[in-house]
Amino acid sequence: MQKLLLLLLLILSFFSTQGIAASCPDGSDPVKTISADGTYFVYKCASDSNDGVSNSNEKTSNGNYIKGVNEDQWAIIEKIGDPLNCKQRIERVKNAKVDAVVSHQQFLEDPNIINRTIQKNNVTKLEAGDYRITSPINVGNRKTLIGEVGTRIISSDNWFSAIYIDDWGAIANLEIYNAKRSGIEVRSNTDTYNVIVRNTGINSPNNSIGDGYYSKGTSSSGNCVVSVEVLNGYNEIGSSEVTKKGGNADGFTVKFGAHDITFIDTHAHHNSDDGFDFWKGGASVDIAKNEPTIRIFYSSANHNGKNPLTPNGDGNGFKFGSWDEYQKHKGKDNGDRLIYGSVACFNASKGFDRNKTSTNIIATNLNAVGNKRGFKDVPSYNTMTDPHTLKCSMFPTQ
Ligand SMILES: [Ca+2]
Ligand SMILES: [Ca+2]
Repeated sequence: MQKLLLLLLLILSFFSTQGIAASCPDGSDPVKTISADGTYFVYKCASDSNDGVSNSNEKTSNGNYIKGVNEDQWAIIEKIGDPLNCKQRIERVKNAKVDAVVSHQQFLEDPNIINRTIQKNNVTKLEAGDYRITSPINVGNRKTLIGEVGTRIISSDNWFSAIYIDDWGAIANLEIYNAKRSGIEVRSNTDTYNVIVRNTGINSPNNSIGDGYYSKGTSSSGNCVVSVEVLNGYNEIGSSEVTKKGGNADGFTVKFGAHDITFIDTHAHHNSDDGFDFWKGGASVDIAKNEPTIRIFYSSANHNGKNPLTPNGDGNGFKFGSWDEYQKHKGKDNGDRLIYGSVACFNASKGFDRNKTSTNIIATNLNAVGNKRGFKDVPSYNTMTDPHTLKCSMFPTQ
């Protein structure tokens, strides 16, 4: 009885906070944003717009994906192999001393202030708010960009990727919406921490990529990706029938020579193609034998090939590479792939897919549920006792 009362009180207090503010047809609060010319407020319901910019009421909300990494997990990661020392690198980003703060108001008056401030300072912080950018944010060589809780980068009328990170650059605590090409494009030795990339490529008719986190080419290496979620990526056009209409947009990519990368607590879901795609990863690069070049820990690839907003490709969870016979002129996949304590759940096609790569796949403590096929030529051994190993039951079933 007491519980019931408490519940009633909670419900009542919820309604009273709604108060005079009008609510949306679905009962959610309208989202307050600034008009394009910055002169008045616009209240928008999530269901009003198909750009997917909303707070927490979206069909595929975040919140149940990024889980954080505790000390036990870091110890296990270190034991298995963290050659980039992502733990230390992420600590450094978390504790970075801020040199300059850009306020939302300053941005409204002068949108170029973000890139100018990054250029002049080592560590730039963005105040909370919606930053509607019309040109990319460039996080230059050795620069760091950090957001306050509630900092959203919303890409509009921008043909490019939302954020480019140059060598030794870092970003943290950002949400990136509606990037037109890819959410984040990285060069080498970059750190990406606590970031959500959402709806890349949606309403972007020229987009042939649509990846959330885009790592491509032999100059992209030495990157740490920790506590990052990418969802709802999509591409409209492609170079072939297979790659257009969503057949290209992956959550995280390590393609065409990109190599030496660590993913920890990373989550790709509801992207129109694959969650993770390592097509020609490590190609044309000299990689030491028995040194895994792509390392994945405590990560998930769920519901890919099931973007709720668009058409979809074939949608695998983790796709480990390509057949040597495909695109011979681009070289062959190279370097071991290591994956540990991770899940692939409810993907349209395969959960863990070798895709004929000739590279070695070292797979431990994996879990696959609800895919068309769980494991395709990926031998997984559940040999480690680790209570932090992910299970599909820890994630939304839709
Ligand atoms: Ca793909
Ligand atoms: Ca595909």
